[in-house]
Amino acid sequence: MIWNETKECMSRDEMTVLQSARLVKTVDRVYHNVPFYRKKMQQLGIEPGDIRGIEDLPKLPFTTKNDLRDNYPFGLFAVPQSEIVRVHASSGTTGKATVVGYTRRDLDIWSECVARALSMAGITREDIIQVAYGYGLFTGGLGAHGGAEKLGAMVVPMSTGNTKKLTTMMKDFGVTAIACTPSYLLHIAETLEEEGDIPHIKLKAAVCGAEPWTENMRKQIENKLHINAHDIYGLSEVMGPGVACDCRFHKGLHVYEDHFLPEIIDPDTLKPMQAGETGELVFTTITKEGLPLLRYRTRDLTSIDYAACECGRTLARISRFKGRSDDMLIIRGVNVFPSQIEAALLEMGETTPHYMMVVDRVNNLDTLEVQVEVEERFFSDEIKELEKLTKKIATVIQHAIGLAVKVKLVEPKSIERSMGKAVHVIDKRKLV
Ligand code: DLL
Repeated sequence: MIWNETKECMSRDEMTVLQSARLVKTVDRVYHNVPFYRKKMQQLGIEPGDIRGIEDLPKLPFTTKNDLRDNYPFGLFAVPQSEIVRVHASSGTTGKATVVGYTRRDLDIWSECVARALSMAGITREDIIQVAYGYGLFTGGLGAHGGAEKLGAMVVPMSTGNTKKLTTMMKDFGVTAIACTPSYLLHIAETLEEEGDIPHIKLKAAVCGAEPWTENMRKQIENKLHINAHDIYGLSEVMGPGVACDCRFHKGLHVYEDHFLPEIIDPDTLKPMQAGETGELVFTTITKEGLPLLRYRTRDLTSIDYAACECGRTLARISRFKGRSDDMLIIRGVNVFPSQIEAALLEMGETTPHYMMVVDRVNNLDTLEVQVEVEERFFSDEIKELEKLTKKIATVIQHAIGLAVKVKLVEPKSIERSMGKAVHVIDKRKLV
């Protein structure tokens, strides 16, 4: 049942000892190897010797996505560049991506965490698994791939984008497991249903994540496909997929605490919160070499439970996510900040900065329409000119966020003005 029993079932005291030893080493390493952290710790008047165990965690400085952006691309790496064997990247709040780097050992530990997560979902070396997260700079594809190979399963590296080929191979190869976003799996399920193919597949398990979903959606997927669907969580800054995953009891996601030290803080006061209280999830990586992070603010809202689980694991569990404490949207698995669109429009100069993002879900696939106000004069122009401008804006936005968008030009003052905080997003997706 359990892939790595010694690590997943240790007592709280044993875990605290292990985490404390790893934290002390991490703090020492970042203090000496990363000028950003040395400066931050000096500003707070602390030295590595002041951190003796996890009880000292609140003394340490926080790290944010902006800190990664400000140190773009490699400024927070804690090893010489020659030790880095892979980079991934995800969206930053404005133009610049956040870049993450891995040493060979980091990749091994990442694969081990994902393998443990797949094993939690009942997947073994006997399985044939389709990895249908995007391959490339996004951590989903290559992250899930590494874990599935480590487990010894037969991996079919599908990536995203060709559902017909995916369903054909699923049938022909006798695929038994799949890793993809939950919305994509629902889309796959509907495609199989339409083609009358559900009785012809051998699928038994799915490991879905990278975007928010509900318990209802999980059950819907399970019922449609007659499988067990598991929730896998992660973020590129901390590693990628495989930071936490839920077991067959589905009562929260077990965090791989032997590598990632979780905390819950109040996002306004930044004070630590008690177990059971909902707040922002913060991680300190305690084994990473390439990009170790102290108290990284994930912006994901959840609560934590330290009670042992019915499955026998003692790893702390985080509850299904309750949203984010910033305005980041996840559209087709891509992280998008409204500010990226604003920055792109302002740079173009031909539009006003008034825009509205309309996010919807059609056939279980996310769509994004951006309504942009343009000056009156454009509407008196020839239709060809309008079309040209629409295309140009779509290209500029696509370039900025890495997602194809539909652009609709609207007349001046037609986007509702807000009296308070501007509203830039209408999210019509109903998470069933
Ligand atoms: O989405 C890593 C990943 C890939 C996780 C494949 C799981 C599966 P990022 O692109 O950096 O990394 O986005 C991280 O996605 O902070 C959450 O807001 C959201 N997220 C990831 N997994 C889940 C989940 C990957 N299971 C951001 N439930 C995170 C809800 C999730 N939100």
